[in-house]
Amino acid sequence: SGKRLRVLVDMDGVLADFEGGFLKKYRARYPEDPYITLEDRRGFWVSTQYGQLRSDLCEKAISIWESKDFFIELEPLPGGVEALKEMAKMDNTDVFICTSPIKHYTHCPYEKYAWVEKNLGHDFLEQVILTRDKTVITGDILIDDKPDILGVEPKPTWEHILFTACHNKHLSVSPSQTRLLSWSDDWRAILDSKRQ
Ligand code: BVP
Repeated sequence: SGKRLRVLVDMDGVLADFEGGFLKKYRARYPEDPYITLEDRRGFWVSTQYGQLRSDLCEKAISIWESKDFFIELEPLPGGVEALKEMAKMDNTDVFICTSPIKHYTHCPYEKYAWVEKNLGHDFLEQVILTRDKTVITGDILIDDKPDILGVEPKPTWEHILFTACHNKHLSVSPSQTRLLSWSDDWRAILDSKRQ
């Protein structure tokens, strides 16, 4: 009962397989260079870990997601599209996809919209929020795989639900931090816990 619940859902690493798509295209483009398996990924920034492996690999990593067709060709993560469609149909629930485009804007913003249209349908384009600062967006819940979500607003309205990804699964997070292990995990219970 009461007011509507507003759920913000991140795209890369939550709905779209950024890490898997990156590794596949990196290995195809740079077959002679070392790479980091998904099992060995640590830290949110792929470019940082590749730069630590060998300094020239930072810019090679960046070249992958700056390329045409990188974002549109990302595979949906298991259960994400189905969960979002179900969420959007729930009573008293508003769902938005809240995603940060890269600053190399030639392809990424366009392809993010195209990905939503392709995988969730044209009507879902109404729910897309592109922002580099998620703290200024109001909502009750933000489901996101980035452990630290910072911006100009020191007290965001949303509770951050940490979506488990290869780069954050070994992190010990504070006991108050709620995790969603995958879209097979009980996301409905998390939403219900936020309804007043
Ligand atoms: O558009 C994605 C890819 C990019 O940052 C955005 C993350 O958005 P959210 O998931 O927070 O919405 N990105 C960029 C780099 C390095 C840039 Br230099 C990276 O290592 N990983 C990454 O995801």
